[in-house]
Amino acid sequence: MTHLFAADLVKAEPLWRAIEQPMALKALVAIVGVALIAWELWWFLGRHGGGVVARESEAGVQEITITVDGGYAPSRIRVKAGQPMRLAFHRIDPSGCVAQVIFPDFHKTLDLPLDATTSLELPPTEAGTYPFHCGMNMVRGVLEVE
Ligand SMILES: [Cu+2]
Repeated sequence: MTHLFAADLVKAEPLWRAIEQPMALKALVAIVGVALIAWELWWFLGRHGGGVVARESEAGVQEITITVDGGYAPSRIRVKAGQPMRLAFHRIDPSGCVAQVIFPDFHKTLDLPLDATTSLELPPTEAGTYPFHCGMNMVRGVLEVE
C-alpha cells in the first residue's frame, strides 16, 4: 500500500482494496495460465499426431473420408506417391466457412454441400507436403505424399 498523507486517508475512500493471496495460489494461477497458452499454441499451430494413412481400394486408388466439422478430421492425411487418390469430404458443419475446400498445389476448388459427401480425385503425385484449406484459409489440413 502506498503511503498517503493523513488528511487524504481520512477523506479518500479507496475504490478497491487489494486482497492479499497466498503465494501458492498466485503461482497456481500463473502456471494454469501458461499451460492454457501452451495448449492453445499446440492446438492451433502444432502437429497433431502422425496423420492418418489412406486405405487402398482394389482398383489401387487410395481412399480416405474426411469429416468436415469445425475442422478436418483427420487433418493430416498420408498417402503413397505415384498412386491416384480419392478424398471424400463429408461436411456436417453448417458454417459457410467450410463450404469450400481448396488444394492450391493442384489448382482445385471443391464445393462441399452440407450433409453430403463430396469426392475429389487427385492424380498420382510426387512425394511432398500439400496443404489444403477452407475458402478463407482459416481451417487447414495437409496431404502428405510419401
Ligand atoms: Cu473458412
